[in-house]
Amino acid sequence: MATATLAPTQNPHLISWVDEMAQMCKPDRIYWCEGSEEERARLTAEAIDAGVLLKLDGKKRPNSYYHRSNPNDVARSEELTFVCTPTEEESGPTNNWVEPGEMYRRLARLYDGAMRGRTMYVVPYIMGQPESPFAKVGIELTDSVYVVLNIRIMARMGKVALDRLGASDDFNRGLHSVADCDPTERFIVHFPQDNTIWSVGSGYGGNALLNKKCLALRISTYQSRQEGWLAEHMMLLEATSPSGEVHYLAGGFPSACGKTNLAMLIPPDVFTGWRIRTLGDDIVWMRIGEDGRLYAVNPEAGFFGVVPGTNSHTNPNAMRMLDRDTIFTNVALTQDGDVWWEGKDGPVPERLIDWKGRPWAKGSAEPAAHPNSRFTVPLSNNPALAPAVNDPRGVPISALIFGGRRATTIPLVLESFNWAHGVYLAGTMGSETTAAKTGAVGVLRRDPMANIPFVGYDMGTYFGHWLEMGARLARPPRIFLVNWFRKGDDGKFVWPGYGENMRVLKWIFDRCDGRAAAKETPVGWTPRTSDLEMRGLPVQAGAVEAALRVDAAEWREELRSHAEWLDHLGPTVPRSLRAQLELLDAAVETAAHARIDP
Ligand code: GTP
Ligand code: SPV
Ligand code: MN
Repeated sequence: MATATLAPTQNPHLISWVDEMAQMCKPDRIYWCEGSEEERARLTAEAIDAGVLLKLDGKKRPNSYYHRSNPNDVARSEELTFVCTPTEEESGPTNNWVEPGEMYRRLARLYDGAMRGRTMYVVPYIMGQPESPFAKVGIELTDSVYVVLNIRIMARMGKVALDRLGASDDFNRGLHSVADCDPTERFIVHFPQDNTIWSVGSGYGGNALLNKKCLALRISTYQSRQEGWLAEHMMLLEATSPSGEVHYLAGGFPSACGKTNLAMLIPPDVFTGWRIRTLGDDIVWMRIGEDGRLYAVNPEAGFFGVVPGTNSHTNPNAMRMLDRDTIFTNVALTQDGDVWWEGKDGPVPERLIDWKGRPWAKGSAEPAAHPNSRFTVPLSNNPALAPAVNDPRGVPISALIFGGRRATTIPLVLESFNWAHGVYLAGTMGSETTAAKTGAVGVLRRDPMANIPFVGYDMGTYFGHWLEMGARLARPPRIFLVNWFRKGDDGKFVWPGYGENMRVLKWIFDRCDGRAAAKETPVGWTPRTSDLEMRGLPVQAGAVEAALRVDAAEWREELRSHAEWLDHLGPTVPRSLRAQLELLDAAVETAAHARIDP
């Protein structure tokens, strides 16, 4: 029998479930986390002793730690991720599925004795404001102290969650074991009808922090459809004009495609008096308010962000936030106890220890930091955090922005004609894959609403839910598609991105107020260059036109690919989205035949 700290709860559902899981996993010890600072320091010291964490230089980076993962375990494993609804149709063509009973049996064999010699940490947490009626309680059982310390940053963890739960049975049951960290015995499995997640064989963020992608997106998308709200893979920001007008914007970008950077944007000098503040960088939950507007909250308490490419030009706020209190995973170590990554400020060091723990020398062909190396840091470290982040009611959304990595076709910004057209543009969005998931990088795939890895039910039904949400909104947000990643003939990005994206945000902001002009194209509204603030923009003549261009030949190809995508999703795709395709196809054909530049 395992030794256990006294359970700080009398909740019979919780106690009996922990007991049952412990009998299967057979840990030596059970430890109930309470969430205090004293506990954090103690578990951190234990993690250092066990070689799981390394303390970074306390002067250069106070209260910051370094973790190196197993090299076979550095990104989300979508091919090993399952949504086990009672029927396969409910899970749909974009999720892996196995009959739930069969999957529980398969996994039970992997969990049997997996925690022998280890501690099972009981990690109670809340996603959302503790006072919010919409917050969700989850309990994660894990044998990874790294996971515990990360959840403590990413969610409200410990006693606060048990207090909120009380004697209720309404909590997410998450079971996680790194087991042997064997990719052939790795599974991330969701049982939405049981509000249960079983993950085994990985210690990586999105596979192992079950509060994040597993609960706050996959399980929450499933519940939100039944309950009439939205759970989305989005950043959330507050934009303030010089005259003090405020708009809140939410934006869906696929993994490693710019959410964190956009949410922390610092406007260029010409935007005197404008201010962007952050509410979230990865997940939003949105509900319809009494005034018929869409209200959003960030259910997280921290940032789990991409490190490479972060520097004082691309993201100065992130640089300041990472000065302290940060867990770095899979970056490189300097000889003086600090961290380094590709794209950091300053000269490249002569010598480093790379993310695999090997000596690394300047000029090496391999990167020193893994391309998906990550930081974990509390929201409160962000020097430009929006005060409304703590408002349990959330913030009213004026515009939804979607954008992937597209070398061609998609203009810098495109405003939809209406909600259904916006849902179509988001639902057919494509993006070139990144290092945030295992598998090939740079391959174009459709990623509806940037949420394809995270929608825990049938995709066509999800589109229908989006359309119904629009129909229920008295004042729906406007919907925009953006593309920071279009390339020129020289293979370089035509748009400078980062802070300069403020030029696009300002146009969006002004469109929300009915102020900015636009040009109608066959596929949506775009700005003319004269509709954008161009002063001080560091690009060559013609670059902005190239970024904004809507090309009929490219769109013909694009729409052909959309048709295949909708066919792949099958009969649940709403009729009105198929009608959108028909309309766009006809409009693009007319433009092509007219031989005018659309
Ligand atoms: P997840 O945390 O994986 O969901 O990703 P994210 O959407 O928050 O991505 P993030 O903002 O961390 O950006 C990922 C990569 O895109 C980094 O390497 C950035 O430097 C790069 N990036 C972000 N914004 C821009 C941009 O405007 N232009 C260009 N060219 N690159 C960008
Ligand atoms: C993503 O892959 O979209 C992330 C990182 O935000 S993870 O939490 O690992 O999913
Ligand atoms: Mn993400």
